[in-house]
Amino acid sequence: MFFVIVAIGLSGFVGSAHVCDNGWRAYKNHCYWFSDDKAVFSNAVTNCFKFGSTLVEFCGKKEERWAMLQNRIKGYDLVWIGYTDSLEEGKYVYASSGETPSYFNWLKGQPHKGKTENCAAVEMTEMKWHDYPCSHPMFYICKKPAKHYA
Ligand SMILES: [Ca+2]
Repeated sequence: MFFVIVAIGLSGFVGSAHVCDNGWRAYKNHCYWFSDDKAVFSNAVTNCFKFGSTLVEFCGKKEERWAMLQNRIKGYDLVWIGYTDSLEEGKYVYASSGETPSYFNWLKGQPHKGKTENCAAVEMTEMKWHDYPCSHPMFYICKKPAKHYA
């Protein structure tokens, strides 16, 4: 297991040198930034926007698993991802565009807190999504297209 983690970590690092800015990691045709500090949801969205990126939106399970592996290495417990139902209770959309995602990974029974919890986070112990109060500070991931795809 350790070897696999190192191998994946290295491949991400080597790729990053060519297609991603310093401090960003490459996976397929995108670059990812893993925050060093915790932020409330709206600040996470704003910070990613400042980098020309969005709070991470996943295409599917493989990509999410890769991202969560990086988080495990960093020791994160909770991670903001770019989904919210702030606009319409119970309808989770991309925070960047308001569009409806095709992929979700909620823990069974989630989201469940109605209007008190309107933002989505990955809980690392389960690798599944929970709804959380958007005012909760946590780590986050930004995502943008790799340079030669931008
Ligand atoms: Ca809600």
